[in-house]
Amino acid sequence: MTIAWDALLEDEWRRSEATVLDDYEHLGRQLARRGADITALQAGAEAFVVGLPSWGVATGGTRFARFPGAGEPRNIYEKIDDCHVIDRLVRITPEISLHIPWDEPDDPAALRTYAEERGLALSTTNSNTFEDQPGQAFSYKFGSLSHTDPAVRAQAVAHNRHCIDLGVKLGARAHSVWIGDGGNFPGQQHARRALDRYLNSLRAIYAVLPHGWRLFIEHKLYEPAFYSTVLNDWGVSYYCARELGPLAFSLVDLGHHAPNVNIEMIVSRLIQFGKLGGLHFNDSQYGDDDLDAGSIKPFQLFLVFNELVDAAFEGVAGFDPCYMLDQSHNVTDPIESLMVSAMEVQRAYVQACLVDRAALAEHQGRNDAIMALATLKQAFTTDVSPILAMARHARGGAINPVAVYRDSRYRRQQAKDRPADTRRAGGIV
Ligand code: RM4
Ligand code: MN
Ligand code: MN
Repeated sequence: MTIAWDALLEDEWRRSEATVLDDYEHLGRQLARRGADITALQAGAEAFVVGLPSWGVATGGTRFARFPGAGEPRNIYEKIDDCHVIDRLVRITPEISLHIPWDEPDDPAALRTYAEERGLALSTTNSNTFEDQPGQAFSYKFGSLSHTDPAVRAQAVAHNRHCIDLGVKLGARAHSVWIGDGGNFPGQQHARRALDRYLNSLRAIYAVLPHGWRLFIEHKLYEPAFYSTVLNDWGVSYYCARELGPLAFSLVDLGHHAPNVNIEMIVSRLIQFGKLGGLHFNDSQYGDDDLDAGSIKPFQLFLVFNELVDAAFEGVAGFDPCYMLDQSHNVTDPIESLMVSAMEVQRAYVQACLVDRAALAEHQGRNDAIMALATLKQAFTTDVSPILAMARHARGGAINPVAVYRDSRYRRQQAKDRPADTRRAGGIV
């Protein structure tokens, strides 16, 4: 059964039009008093893009268990179908990051066409050398790109090169590398040598990067290595990206830092050094919790966007970060979580666009901390929901994506159409 999305959306608009327009006009008058133009903000919201993680549309899990939901996608085509539903309703998620080999297609050209027919681009490939695959010659138990054994490193390099080859066929423009390499015990690894080996492996991957591509390297403080991680923080990431060359960039995953770290500072430093490749948005209370963006620390998300928007506003040379979601959904419907997260990221972006930058610069110049914070807070506390709703509507999306999704009974339908595949590997991400 196909869902009559157009009819559902028309019906929703008919029911909500009067209140949405009322709220939008009221906010427009408020913003005009502050010298802000609501139509410009709406145009910015409409142009905003945040990519979806293919691995996020299935239920993830924890180290203890995975509780699959009904109607989960069983292959990359079904994952694209779910991503299509998300984009159909929120209209800002036309890009998908793929994870190889989880999403390895039999026929790359057919997969690319399938995505493109749904208005979706397969923009980024992610390699996986943090688990073993059936039939693989060497194990990654003790590392991959930084392994002590050159044969294991060669296998991991070959896998990454394969991802890039595949990405070219799929129309991707970036390859993203996250490794689980590190040590669980003091003394287990020689810290400097492990990093040297990692960097040399990356050089062999960087060497085959096609023209117009970017290589993203993603650091993470800990997990699965609990004592020491090879690419452990943004400083090491920056060093590696700089050593590799102009096409290598750091990727900041919001969950990959020590608690209380000032991530917006890291973002601003990487921008300043010309090495911010992109962000993986999610939220966390403790570590790499992979919770929905903006669910725990919305002010932090806003402050990250304050740096990003400031860089765009100033026209920092080479500034072109790729925004992606990277979450794991354990207790929610992944489609709902991804829609909500995309909208929260977009909200933080629009709020950051509202910051009165001239006033902020003046307060900073006078060391007026109270007024500087008040300037940020004025933007952060503005409810920009009517702008987001109108941006979605203008692009054919939903006023309330979660409500329309629930009305569609898409999940119930998939539960029938996609009987659980018991052979499916656990997606613990
Ligand atoms: C990692 C990291 C990567 C993602 C995997 C699945 O923790 O965040 O970005 O590819 O999870
Ligand atoms: Mn990530
Ligand atoms: Mn992560």
